[in-house]
Amino acid sequence: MRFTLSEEQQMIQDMTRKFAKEKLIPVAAEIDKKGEFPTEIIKELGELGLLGVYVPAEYGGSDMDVVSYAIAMEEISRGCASTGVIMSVNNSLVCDPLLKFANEEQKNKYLKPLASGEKLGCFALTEPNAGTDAIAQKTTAVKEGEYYTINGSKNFITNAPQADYAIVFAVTDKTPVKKSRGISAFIVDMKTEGVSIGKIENKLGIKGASSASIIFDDVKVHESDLLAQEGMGFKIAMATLDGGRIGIAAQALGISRAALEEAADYSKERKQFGQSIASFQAIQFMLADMATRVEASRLLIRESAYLKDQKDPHFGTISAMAKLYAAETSGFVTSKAIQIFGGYGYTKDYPAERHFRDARITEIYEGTSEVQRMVISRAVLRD
Ligand code: COS
Repeated sequence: MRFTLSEEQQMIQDMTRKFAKEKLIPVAAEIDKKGEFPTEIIKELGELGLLGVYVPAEYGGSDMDVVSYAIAMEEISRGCASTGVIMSVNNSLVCDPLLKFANEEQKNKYLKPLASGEKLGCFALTEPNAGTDAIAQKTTAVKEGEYYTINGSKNFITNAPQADYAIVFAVTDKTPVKKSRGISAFIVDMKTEGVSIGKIENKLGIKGASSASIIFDDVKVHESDLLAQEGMGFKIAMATLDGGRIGIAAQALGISRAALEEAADYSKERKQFGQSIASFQAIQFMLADMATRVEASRLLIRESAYLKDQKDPHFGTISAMAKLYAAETSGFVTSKAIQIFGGYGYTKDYPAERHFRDARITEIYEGTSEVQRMVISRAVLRD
């Protein structure tokens, strides 16, 4: 495993760091305040090839590796965490399963425009009563002739109001013994009759990314839009989330970095007892703990991305560790950043409180920290 970046990885780091500095950091507070989807920024991400980072060029992507994707996710999220999750969903939860499970015709029709940024996608797995227990799907897809009719609702779906296409999971076989094998995945055009957006959540953080419910009311989907085979849906979802966890871990890392860098800068400016607070060991030790955990998060993320690139079967366990660790680290680091900013850190005049709010979701979406512990402990006990 390499600890230095390849020329290409260095290039994407430089490019995304510059983009974050010039285009994201100056507007991130405003995006958060208004709670507005950053349409123009997402368009620019598409033009920069950041919406399909590791998709081959023939399918509209940037043809890079997963490590490059993790690097880009860290930098973009360092600039704006809302932009980070929009990018992560399109790359990890939409392009990735299409790359892996779609047939040639589906790749040409859907993956190309999604990876090139012409279209945006969302991943519709979660339901009001099927979150961590993802098998408990209630949405159904009933086949008649060449069409499936989808009925049900999904919630907390990132990108739903803006998405052109959704990967939708639904029960195609209700036989109890089938359980996870009764679920199938479909590619659904969000303009199809019967698809509507329900409640848009008013969230604690990540306010520039929309999280909404989607209602499917007798939505007709042609059999050519079934992903892989009937009954493969749960496996597709689980395999997709294995990779998605790299994206969210990198998002959490980006948030941690923002909080750490800003707290370090502030500690050098802020004077108490006649000297900068950075000269006090209490502050130095906080910064040391924050920086160490940030570095450890990055190592786990890079390792899991590297293993995914190598198609190593252990990557799912390491990506669960990366997400668990990076998400909990972002909670720790953003909390310590507020401590260093003191009373000012608790106000909206400084970005520390935004990072604290943005970090919180990384322990919840795409598998809670408890789910990551389940996945990891199962591997420990199995091996
Ligand atoms: N990759 C591919 N297939 C997988 C897999 C993976 N990572 N993990 C499980 N599967 C397969 C299993 O092989 C099994 O297949 P068979 O029925 O053919 O044997 C099937 O999926 C069911 O697996 P399992 O019995 O392990 O399912 P569980 O109900 O025990 O899984 C957890 C429990 C909690 C681990 C799982 O439901 C999960 O990860 N839930 C979290 C979902 C989530 O992250 N939701 C967040 C919202 S999505 S943005």
